[in-house]
Amino acid sequence: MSSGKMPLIMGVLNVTPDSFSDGGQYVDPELAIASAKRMVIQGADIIDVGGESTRPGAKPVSERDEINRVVPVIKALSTQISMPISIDTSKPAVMKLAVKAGASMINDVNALQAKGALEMAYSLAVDVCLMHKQGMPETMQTKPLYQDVVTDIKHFFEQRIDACVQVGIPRHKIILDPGFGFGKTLEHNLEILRRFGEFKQFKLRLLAGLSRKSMIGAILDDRQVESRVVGSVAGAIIAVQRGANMVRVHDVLETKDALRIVQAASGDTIG
Ligand code: 8Y4
Repeated sequence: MSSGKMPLIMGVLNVTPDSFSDGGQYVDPELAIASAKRMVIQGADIIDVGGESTRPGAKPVSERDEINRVVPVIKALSTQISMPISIDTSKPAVMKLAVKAGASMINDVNALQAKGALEMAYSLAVDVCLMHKQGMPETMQTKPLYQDVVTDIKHFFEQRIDACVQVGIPRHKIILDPGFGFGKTLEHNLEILRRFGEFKQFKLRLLAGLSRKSMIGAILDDRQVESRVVGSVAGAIIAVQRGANMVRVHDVLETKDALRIVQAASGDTIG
């Protein structure tokens, strides 16, 4: 009679030359596909395919380059795995071709604020994750300021939910994400994590992405990215305990193990 619903694991698939290079400046789709299949075997419930590096300071990618990277991978994956695929993009044209290729969710770090994005998400009729960020990726970490970080993010969510509903997107298709690391200091990120439960007031699904981020590195005395796995798993667990329904992670196996222990201890059936 336990009913804590298992949170979903979203595995990160960065389809960029710095992740899956063919040896030069291009992406090898076969390498990306193999990595996605591995994440599925490890327990990923959804694969988040992104062709534009969203890291602070990364250079923008042209629409055509982004499409050429993600569409072949999504096409192949949608016939080879049964898990849903999300498209990490802010560009309406990429959303359209990605969904046509088999994606069933839009993960937009720009929360559908680009011209035509709201209308595109409506016409595609897929789930959409609205992420909060402050500023532009190039400069967002310069001097993030908030009156009250959680209250400010909640106001942003209210406005973006309203904008979605205005164009006809049903509320139940919306997922909210406070955007750890996107225009936030370490103190802001920790306050968001501590008060994550407040976002449940919208009665929508919540997503949390802390995996390997600089907040984890900073807490662990500037730990390098590849040694942030344990810290990231701890962060994912805390987010889930505070109400996250989905966690976006690089380390699927490790996160899945930890979530299974939490689930077992909560009294749910093992399996
Ligand atoms: C090392 C590895 C250091 C990765 C930093 C990073 C989110 C997201 C990103 C998120 C949602 C990232 C696309 C940033 N973060 N989408 N995307 N939520 N919904 N940085 O938190 O992974 S990219």
